[in-house]
Amino acid sequence: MNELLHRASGRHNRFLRALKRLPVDTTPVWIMRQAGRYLPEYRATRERAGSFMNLCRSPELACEVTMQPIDRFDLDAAILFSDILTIPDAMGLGLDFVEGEGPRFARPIRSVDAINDLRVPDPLTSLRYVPDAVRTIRNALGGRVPLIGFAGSPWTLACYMVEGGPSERFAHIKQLMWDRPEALTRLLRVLTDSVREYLLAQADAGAQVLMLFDSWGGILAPEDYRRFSLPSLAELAASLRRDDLPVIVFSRGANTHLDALSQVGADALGLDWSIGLGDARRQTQDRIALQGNLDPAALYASPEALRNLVRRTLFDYGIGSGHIFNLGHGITPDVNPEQVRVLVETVHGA
Ligand code: 1CP
Repeated sequence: MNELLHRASGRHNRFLRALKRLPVDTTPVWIMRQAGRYLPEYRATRERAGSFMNLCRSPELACEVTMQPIDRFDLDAAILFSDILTIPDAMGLGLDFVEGEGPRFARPIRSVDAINDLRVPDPLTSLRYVPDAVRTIRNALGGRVPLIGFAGSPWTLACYMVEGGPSERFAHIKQLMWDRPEALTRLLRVLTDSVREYLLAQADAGAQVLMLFDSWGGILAPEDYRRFSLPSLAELAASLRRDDLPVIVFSRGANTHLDALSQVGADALGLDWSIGLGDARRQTQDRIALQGNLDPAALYASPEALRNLVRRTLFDYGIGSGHIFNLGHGITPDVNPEQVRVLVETVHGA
């Protein structure tokens, strides 16, 4: 990677340079869920695959959809097409994606015995399709832009495993947290080990940057966050960093913890749009690169308003390297793809 970083800044290494807060020719940009339902070519491949998990389990199809936004837009990074719920699926919970409803587990974790029975899945057997997809994608990218591998944070995976799917109240996981904290700690232990092994297998297969999605960190009160979310993020960031892999941590809704998050040993923090980048930068004292954080709904505004919102975000970060432009959460399915072109061109041209 060092050799890559020392070449002149261009599309192939802008993102890696910004992660290290080295000077860049222009701000790099990628978009969470950039391969997804807002793209007609994604919907066509998804139709052919028959189901979302078939898409994830086929390295050829996963590669095809990863490449779709890269071929269409001037994006500065590709992200592995997969899902955070592959780990619990490999643990035997029986994952299904119900059309219009999202993920569902046939066997959610509802007892201490079920937690004690969980084992770290071997990323080279039950999850082999993931490193296989990484290799296929690296090959297809041919060095055009770096590839991001990812996993869910232990806390966020625990939420889905205990709730059994998306949740509004998080009653089951919070009940476990307060009534059987030692059992939740055990669940987080096996998940932290699983995520580490899984991410290292992605890196061995060619992922150049690793990202942790702590999508549900923000549902915790500060004290619970410090006990049940932050420690596993810190442990993972530290152990991956020892392997010299750039790590991005996205803990959605956890902006009250920016100071602590900026010291876990990650290279960048992903941010949602509930804080300005300038504020976040001051709070993290320029210790770490920042990724984000335009409200995804900005893509519904007119092209002219969108350009202004993009420029406002860039201006808010201010002068100096260390900003990776992104949305504050995933792009929504009914967005007009042409708006993504407007966004990317504005970031690069601003
Ligand atoms: O085709 C379809 O209908 C499925 C929609 C879809 C897609 C495109 C799901 C189901 N997952 C994905 C891909 C995905 N998921 C990626 C691909 C890479 C990219 O282009 O960005 C990534 C990084 C994820 C990560 C993911 N999955 C997260 C973390 C990020 C976030 O959104 O907070 C979460 C929470 C999931 C769970 C999940 N998978 C799918 C859905 C609809 C959900 C959310 C369920 C809920 O509402 O709680």
